[in-house]
Amino acid sequence: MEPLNPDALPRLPADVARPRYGRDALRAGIVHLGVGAFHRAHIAVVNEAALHAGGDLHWGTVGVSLRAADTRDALQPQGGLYTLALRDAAEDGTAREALQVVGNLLEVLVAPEDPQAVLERIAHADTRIVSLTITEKGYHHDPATGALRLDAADIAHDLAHPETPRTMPGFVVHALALRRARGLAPVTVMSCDNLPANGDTTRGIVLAFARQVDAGLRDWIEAHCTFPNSMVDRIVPRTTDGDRERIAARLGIEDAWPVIGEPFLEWVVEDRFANGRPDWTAGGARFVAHAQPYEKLKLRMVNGAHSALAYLGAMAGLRTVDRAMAEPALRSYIDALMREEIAPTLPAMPGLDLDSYRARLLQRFSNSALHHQTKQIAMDGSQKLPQRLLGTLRDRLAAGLPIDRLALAVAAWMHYLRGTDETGATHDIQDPLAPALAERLAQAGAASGMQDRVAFFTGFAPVFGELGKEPRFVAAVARHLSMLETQGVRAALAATTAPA
Ligand code: CS2
Repeated sequence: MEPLNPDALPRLPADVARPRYGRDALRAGIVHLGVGAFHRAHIAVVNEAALHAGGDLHWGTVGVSLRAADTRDALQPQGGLYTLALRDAAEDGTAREALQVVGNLLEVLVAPEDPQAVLERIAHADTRIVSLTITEKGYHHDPATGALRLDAADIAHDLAHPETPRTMPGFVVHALALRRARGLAPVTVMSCDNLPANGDTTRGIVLAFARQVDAGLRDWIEAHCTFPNSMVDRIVPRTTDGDRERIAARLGIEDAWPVIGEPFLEWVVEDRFANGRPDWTAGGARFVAHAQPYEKLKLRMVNGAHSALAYLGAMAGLRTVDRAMAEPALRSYIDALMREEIAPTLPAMPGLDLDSYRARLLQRFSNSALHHQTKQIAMDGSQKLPQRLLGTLRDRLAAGLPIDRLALAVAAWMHYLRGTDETGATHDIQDPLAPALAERLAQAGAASGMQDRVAFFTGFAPVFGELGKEPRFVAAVARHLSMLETQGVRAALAATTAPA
């Protein structure tokens, strides 16, 4: 079958959307670090809509993979083109799929192969925005405080090797040093990761790194570059070979790496751009003065509920989110978790109806056409729990409010870390702190009772901060964990939802 490539565009079926702007004249105004499926299904698609609407051809993207070459290997022969498939299910359960070939990715650089090329691209006169979806662990920060871990091996490496960095802070700071030395304009560094105050957090990390390099550079970055906060939302499951085959059959053309997403998309971003921006409103983005209320809403409701579903679902042997949602006890737990424990911690926001937000979320999680794996969400728990569940817990503890359902989600994470689900199937613990977590769990296991075990485990400050010293938190997690271990997920859910 013919591979996807620019010459094949006219031969695509009529119902497949495709670039309608002068792709050959597109310049790279954006350098995107972390050009994975999420970026390709979210920011890139909004950017594509802006190109269609406005035709300002300054805003093509050069993507950067910080680790693997696989995205470049798939997309380079395709001239950067790829397909987005938006999937959901009709009333009768049959899957529907809308296809679009996206064209604003001009090139993919693989950082470990040629770090110099990445530095030069960020330091290029055309570059005006450096955007990031590098996942939580790409920030090399302490998840509980948001501070850069100067002791992390890759950060130490990047401080010592300005010409061959490996990490986001290394690339951004050393490239900004080049821009400053060359008298080029500053850039906007735009984090689109699921971190609390993602822009402020990135700014803190970049400035902390820059301070180690050169105080003058640090001050220049602080004075001239901007770091808008943003909230991004779209569920993007990992692409499978089945997706590839199905999409190739529809296109009549083979795409080596299409991406899959739900139809829903939200993007709220602070309008603080140091050197211009596309009009992303054309693709559904909203520009605001302060994004933090939106971030908090999204991290706590969408991601908090998602992680709870993932750990409980995975441990019950439910492989996908929609399968987990089809379990009545799990669905009503998630509904109650959002309604009773998460929503009341959120600030009132004009125009936001939390009940319909929650109802729509239950529907999104139930999308049976996505096949979103619970274990995909379960990975990197140490980096995710703080902003998804622990902040909510802290707020409720401080206000003396019940925390029963939130505590079950934390207990489910601990339960998941043992590496075997209730059907006896094993799973790897994918987490940058996996060795430290395993050691903590092993040491906790030596404690005499469940309370002491949980107190020891939650004493792990990089994740829990001071939370492990809260007796009410420790007691609730201990109660749930003992239920999970002795009677399983379904019994623990029944005990949680039963009236007190
Ligand atoms: C998920 C998110 O993998 C995960 O941890 O919770 O990627 C989630 O699908 C997105 O944030 C939704 O916007």
